[in-house]
Amino acid sequence: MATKLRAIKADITKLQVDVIVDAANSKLLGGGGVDGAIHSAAGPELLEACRALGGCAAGNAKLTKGFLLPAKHVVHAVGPVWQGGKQNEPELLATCYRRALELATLVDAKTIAFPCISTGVYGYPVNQAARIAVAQVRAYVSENGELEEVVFCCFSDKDLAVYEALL
Ligand code: AR6
Repeated sequence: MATKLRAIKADITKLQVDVIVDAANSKLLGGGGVDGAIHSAAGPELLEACRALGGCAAGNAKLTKGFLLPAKHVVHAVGPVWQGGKQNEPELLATCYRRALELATLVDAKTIAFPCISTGVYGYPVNQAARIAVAQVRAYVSENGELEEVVFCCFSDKDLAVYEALL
């Protein structure tokens, strides 16, 4: 069965999916934005689990349970900080999506939701980031049939319109 890709506007912490992805920083000890929202909703056990992970490099991701979240697991993905686009940002963003999808497959996820990684505090232009996100997901699901649905969870109408145009 082909994997369904869709974009919605929602608070990712409310989604009933197998895996939600966090746009984390390399310390993995919480922060603002979607990271802060995920840690508040998941409860203090998430922070404890993150402490044991020993951080994560940009372009990579690590997995924990979802604790009090409706999602079973959280993939903590560390996107690149936008520095103008010539510091390997596209590659790092791409591997971040790829790694998140691989980790989701590892826990037999059927459904996964991504926020717009790196496009908040980290300043990555949404148009460019969304193109990478959609391309990576399409490439992954064309080779790996396990996922039933991939959700791009936007937090603004503007971001949603960008994704809808691509999908
Ligand atoms: N649900 C879905 N999307 C959200 C939510 C939510 N509840 N809250 C915010 N967003 P950002 P980054 C959107 O800044 O750019 C943190 O402090 C937001 O509107 O959260 O990767 C980390 O600890 C934007 O579209 O992540 C890092 O230090 C998107 O999520 C740093 O920020 C990503 O914005 C990571 O920066």
